[in-house]
Amino acid sequence: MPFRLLVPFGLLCVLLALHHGAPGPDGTAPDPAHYRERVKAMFYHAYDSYLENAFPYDELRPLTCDGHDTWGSFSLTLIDALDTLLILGNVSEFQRVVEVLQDNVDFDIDVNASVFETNIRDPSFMEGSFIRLHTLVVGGLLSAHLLSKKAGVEVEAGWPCSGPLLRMAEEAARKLLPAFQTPTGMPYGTVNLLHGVNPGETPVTCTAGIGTFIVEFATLSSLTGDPVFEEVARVALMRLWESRSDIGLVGNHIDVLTGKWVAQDAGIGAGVDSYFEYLVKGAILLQDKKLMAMFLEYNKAIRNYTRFDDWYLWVQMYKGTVSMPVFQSLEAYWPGLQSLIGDIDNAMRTFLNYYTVWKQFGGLPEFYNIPQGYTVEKREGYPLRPELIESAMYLYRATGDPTLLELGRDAVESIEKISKVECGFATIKDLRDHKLDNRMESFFLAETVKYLYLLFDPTNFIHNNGSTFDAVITPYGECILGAGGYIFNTEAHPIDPAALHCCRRLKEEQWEVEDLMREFYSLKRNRSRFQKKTMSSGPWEPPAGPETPSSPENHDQAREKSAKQKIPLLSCPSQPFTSKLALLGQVFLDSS
Ligand code: DMJ
Repeated sequence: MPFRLLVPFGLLCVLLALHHGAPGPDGTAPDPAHYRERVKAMFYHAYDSYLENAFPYDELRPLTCDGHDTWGSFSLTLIDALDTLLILGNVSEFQRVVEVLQDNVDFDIDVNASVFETNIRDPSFMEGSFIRLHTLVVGGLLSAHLLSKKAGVEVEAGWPCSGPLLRMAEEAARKLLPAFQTPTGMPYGTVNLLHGVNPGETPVTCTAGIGTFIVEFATLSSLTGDPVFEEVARVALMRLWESRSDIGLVGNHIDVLTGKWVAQDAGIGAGVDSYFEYLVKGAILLQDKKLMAMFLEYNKAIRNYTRFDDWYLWVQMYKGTVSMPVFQSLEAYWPGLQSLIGDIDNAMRTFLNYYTVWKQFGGLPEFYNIPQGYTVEKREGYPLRPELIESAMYLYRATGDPTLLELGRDAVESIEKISKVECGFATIKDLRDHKLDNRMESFFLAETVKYLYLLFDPTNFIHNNGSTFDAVITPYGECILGAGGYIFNTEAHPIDPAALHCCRRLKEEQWEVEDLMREFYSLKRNRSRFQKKTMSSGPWEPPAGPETPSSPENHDQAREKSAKQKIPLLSCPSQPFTSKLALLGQVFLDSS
């Protein structure tokens, strides 16, 4: 089904004045060094203003030069901006903020995680508020924890498998666990951080709100050794997979108590987006073929039923009939995701479609009617979202095509021209007349600015291809960290997959020691029983019972059980190996 873009002439004239789209005057690609500096200046204009006018509130209100709490009072913009500081090379400010957060952030507050989005946005437009809190706070803390050594923060023994920011992330994540206690294992969309799920809470959750946990929760499980996080995330992913329609599509909202689809629109944007993103990123992070296989199956159905001329529409999930011929700005992450699975040609074609919309308006309207070639009523705004820039960054890494830098240049020019105000950068309420809203969402500093900078900074440590690395000596052995291939969570917080491996390995070593100890004790017990039996002259029997693993299966069960029960057999795993067999104060050396 071909679609024609109808570019409104008047608007085009306005935008030509903004100098979009064309390469530099001499036909050359935008100069990365120049734009790096411009992006840095953008960051500090917004960041300094947040600190001066809004901290410790969650977000800056750039038109009134003050702050407001949007989720509770977590100083969200500060948490969200933390790793961007390091990517921009500001080590000292990163260190300062880590201290500030440790002293100030409290998760024991009586707040419903979705209260804000529910209040200010039309529900059909909610993108999963619960997951934003989660990906923002938990993801931000995890990535800051993993980057802290690189930033010169003095880390404790046991890092990266322990540390204050990791403990904060764990605490925040535990607050979210009650939401997963449903008959289906799919979580509620809202949870009260103090009391758990409110009685009477709606059981209807968007797909992204169910399927956007594996990156942070598997990271938490690997680093802390508590499998519960990864387990709940995987169950939720499996239930969604089992709920797909016969033609292989998922809808937009589902009842987590009954497993029935409540909104049956299938697409790649709002309400679903980061579910697909996390299948791919979870697969890469965990080297998990099943997650990738799920995504590839969805990808086939998405192409078959929703793709038209490299645009993606919304269709009815059971019939595949078009329900909304609309492109949403949230969908602009898709070319980036396609590039992650190596589908560069398709990614580039879709990117170029989306780029025409950017050129038309100097930003991406929230909704764009594809056949009409124009914005959709009440969806004309651009809250400075990152998605198209994120795709440009991935695609530029993959292709080096200068068109991608041109999008970056257009974004810098446009955002500065339209949205810069004295106290920061304001959401564009309407791209047709450039009216502004009194908001600067925290993703502007976490994602938009970060991806712009990374687009123009090919040698940033984040882009490392393995040629350099940090060898970290932990009490458990040597870990190779920072060798590259960071996985960005959906809020652009980078996670180093090697750290997961590093701490998982620690668990395996612990298991080995536990096995040795079991063997040691069972031998000892056997010996004393044997002695007793011999003394009483009765017949000797082999020892039995759960404490004595007599077969490899029993062995594994015992190991699993002990991992699940989280009763550490070793209370001080940071001891050197020779004293690893220390239990209740008694030390057994290697030779004993
Ligand atoms: C971000 O908060 C996250 O990336 C989310 O998954 C969807 N998009 C917003 C920013 O647009």
